[in-house]
Amino acid sequence: VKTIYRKDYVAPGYWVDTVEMGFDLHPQRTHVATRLHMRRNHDSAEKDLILFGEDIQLHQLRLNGVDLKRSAYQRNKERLIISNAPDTVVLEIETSIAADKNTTMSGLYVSNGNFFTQCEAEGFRKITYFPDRPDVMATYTVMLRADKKQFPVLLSNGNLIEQGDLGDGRHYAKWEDPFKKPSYLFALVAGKLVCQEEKYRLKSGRKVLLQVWVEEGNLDKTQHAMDSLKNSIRWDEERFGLELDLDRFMIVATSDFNMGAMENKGLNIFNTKYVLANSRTATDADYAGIESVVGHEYFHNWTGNRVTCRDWFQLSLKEGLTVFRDQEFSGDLVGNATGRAVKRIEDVRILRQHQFPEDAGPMSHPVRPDSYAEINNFYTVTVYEKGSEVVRMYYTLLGHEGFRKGMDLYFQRHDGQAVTCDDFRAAMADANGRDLSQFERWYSQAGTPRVKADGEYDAKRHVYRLKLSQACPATAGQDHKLPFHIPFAMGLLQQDGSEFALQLESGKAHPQAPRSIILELTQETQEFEFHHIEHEPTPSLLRNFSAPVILDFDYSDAQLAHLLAHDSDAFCRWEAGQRLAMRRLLKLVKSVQNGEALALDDMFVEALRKTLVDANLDPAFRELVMTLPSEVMLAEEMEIADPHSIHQARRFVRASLAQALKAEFLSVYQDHLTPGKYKPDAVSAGKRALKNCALSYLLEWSHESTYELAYTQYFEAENMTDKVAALSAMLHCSSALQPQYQARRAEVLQDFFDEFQHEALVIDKWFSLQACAPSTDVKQIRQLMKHKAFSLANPNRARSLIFAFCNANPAQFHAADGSAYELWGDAVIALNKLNPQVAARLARSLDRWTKYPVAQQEMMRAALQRVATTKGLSKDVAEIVNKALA
Ligand code: B3K
Ligand code: ZN
Repeated sequence: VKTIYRKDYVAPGYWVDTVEMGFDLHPQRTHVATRLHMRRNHDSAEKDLILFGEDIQLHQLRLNGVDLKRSAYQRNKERLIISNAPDTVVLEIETSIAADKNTTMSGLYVSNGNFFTQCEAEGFRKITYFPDRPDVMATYTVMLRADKKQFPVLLSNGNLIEQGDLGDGRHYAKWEDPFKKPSYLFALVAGKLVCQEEKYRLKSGRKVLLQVWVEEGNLDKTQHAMDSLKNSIRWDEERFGLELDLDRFMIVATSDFNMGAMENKGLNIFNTKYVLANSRTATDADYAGIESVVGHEYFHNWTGNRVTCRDWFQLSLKEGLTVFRDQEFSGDLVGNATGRAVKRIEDVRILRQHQFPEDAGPMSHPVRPDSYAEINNFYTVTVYEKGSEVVRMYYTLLGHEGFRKGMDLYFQRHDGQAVTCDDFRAAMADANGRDLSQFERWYSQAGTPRVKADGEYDAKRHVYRLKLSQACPATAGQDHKLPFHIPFAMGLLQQDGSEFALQLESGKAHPQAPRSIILELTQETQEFEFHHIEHEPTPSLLRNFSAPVILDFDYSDAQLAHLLAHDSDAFCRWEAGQRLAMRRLLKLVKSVQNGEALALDDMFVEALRKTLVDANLDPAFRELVMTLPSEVMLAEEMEIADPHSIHQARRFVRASLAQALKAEFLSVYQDHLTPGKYKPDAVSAGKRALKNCALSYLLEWSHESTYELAYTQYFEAENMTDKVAALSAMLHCSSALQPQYQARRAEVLQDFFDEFQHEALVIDKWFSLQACAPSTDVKQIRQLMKHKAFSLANPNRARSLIFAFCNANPAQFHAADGSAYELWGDAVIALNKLNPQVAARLARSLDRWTKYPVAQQEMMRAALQRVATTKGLSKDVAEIVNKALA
């Protein structure tokens, strides 16, 4: 497999100014005629005219009006090269595609009889020969022709300028996108679709047309996507002064999609999962997901589309920034400080659960990678979520106004350009007169830095001394790391829970000094002295998770309980509870391994009890505190992971809490019912989350009455959130396997399937819930794979069963006999043929194989090797398994 390096970047030999395309759409054979106006880039070392093309038939190639003979160009499986071309070129290309045979969901493909495209990162080359690289930006005119009955709707980027009949049952639509764009933002959609539409008035007074396109029968599920779109448009105007630049903005949903959604200019294509919702079929989490993905894709219009990436190594330029923007959007929409903090905690949890393990494993790479074999493998949590943390650090260092100044300068300098992460950093630095050269290391060095904090109180001088040191573990190809520029937010709590004024210079006391400050850690080790600290404080460190690092501080239990009870920083408050829990869980895992009796101390139970019943706290926040660190996070904390002991230890803590706090859980449950019409807002969702958290604990306390509670909630629920929560509690609790509950469990599962068998997204949940249940073993997964509703070819369905099992059911996935690794191998190999991108994602489930006991390692290695030696392996999967085995 060939590796591509960032250092080898060469500007394109030719620019493309305009692209004209004509499509004759037929599922079996779509004919594409393309005309490119090209001109030589005299600044490039590349002298040839290089086009990419994959899996397409070439019928004609004409250069400046003359047919090119076969000897006038070189062609292989990936490229077409014309040497000695003149400086100005009009290139005409005729190609054809068998879209109905395309199971990769990249390029032009058919889903449920309709045409869709997916061109990022390198799908446009499966439609026509083209310099398919993001730094080649052109304006596009697109003519679509198709059978009118079968494909009544014909959509592409930009504005619709003409449409009409062609005779013989065919019709056409002509689209023009006035903005220059890279080819990865090209899109077309054709088929039987209907839309919800609305005229929307921008702040400037200009009116735009907004449309959400879905299959007939789903029009009752588009309102939330439409609302989210309008919120996004308003938010970008208010927060960043960025206006929608087109007269029309379309969202189209398809049930066959490799990822969440795609930001094609003016024509966003979405996985149905991130569009369709009503209270009957979608949960609070689904509603929140739709809001953030609709926002994310809309925000790309400026951060990604108007200003795009010079090359794919710069992917985080648009993705990190756009994730930051969508996180801020969701936070701002909640509108209050705790709601914002809850969102922040959820985002940090995702980072720790997924990105920290990635950064510690064989796929570890910098936010701006140095090399790749298959770029689609680098749409990672590192590029997205850590990338967003990097953008957030500018925000923390420069402040709200400073960050906005940096964004303004970025657009002023680079609108219409394809640029690099360095260009973004320069805009932030220059707009604020700051030197951010050391900050570059966040882009170039992989691995999660560790910050060690030590505090010392000098009672005589009333000084608290905080020593901070940083280190970053070696990662593939990077043995030695240089210090990062780390914004470190902190405060010091007094005994009564209030905060000391933070004064870094001695002399007169300044009671007005801030109570929370941001230290800048740039050296390996630095010391800070705080003056006029009257008694020994409890430090509140890395507030709001101000940097993507692991913080080590030797807290006592008492200090953690103090923070959990009083910290004004909600993140640190939550974190204190997580630390208390993590400590106990890790000790209990050891006890399980040693066959010792398990016990949970009162101090911990008391600390959680206080939070659980504290009516002054946001219910959503209380739910987060009550959620123990996940099994995956526990495994990451251990030298040698032991999924079975981890599962038992965690289960024990949940059961003990349930036992000790059953009265509290019961009253919390009853106090947080949300009767009346379903509303997905954060406050109502928070209440449901806490209530359903209480329910799930109550079921850990094995008792007839609590099982009854879930059973009743299941049948009486008027929204999917409550229904699925009840079902999940019944399937996932420790009593789930007791014989007296077997019948009930089977009954609700069947009922759920019967009621929702025509709602694909709900059936995904049905598979997922079973895949994650602690009682579901490999055999049952194989059984479910034979279910009439299962299909490996549909990515959502494959994810709902196979991915869920391999990634979210560690105790079963790591069954001692290795049978689940075999299932994993079978699925990766089968998917490899159908859809390499999805196969490569699943391949990553074995990333952390060296973390397990030797016997398990051997079985995982064998499974990886079996995949690695499979004939016809895609470069997508090959890159992943080869890195894992390296
Ligand atoms: N930019 C797309 C992701 C494309 C993935 C290609 N394998 C969605 C997004 O980040 O908004
Ligand atoms: Zn994105």
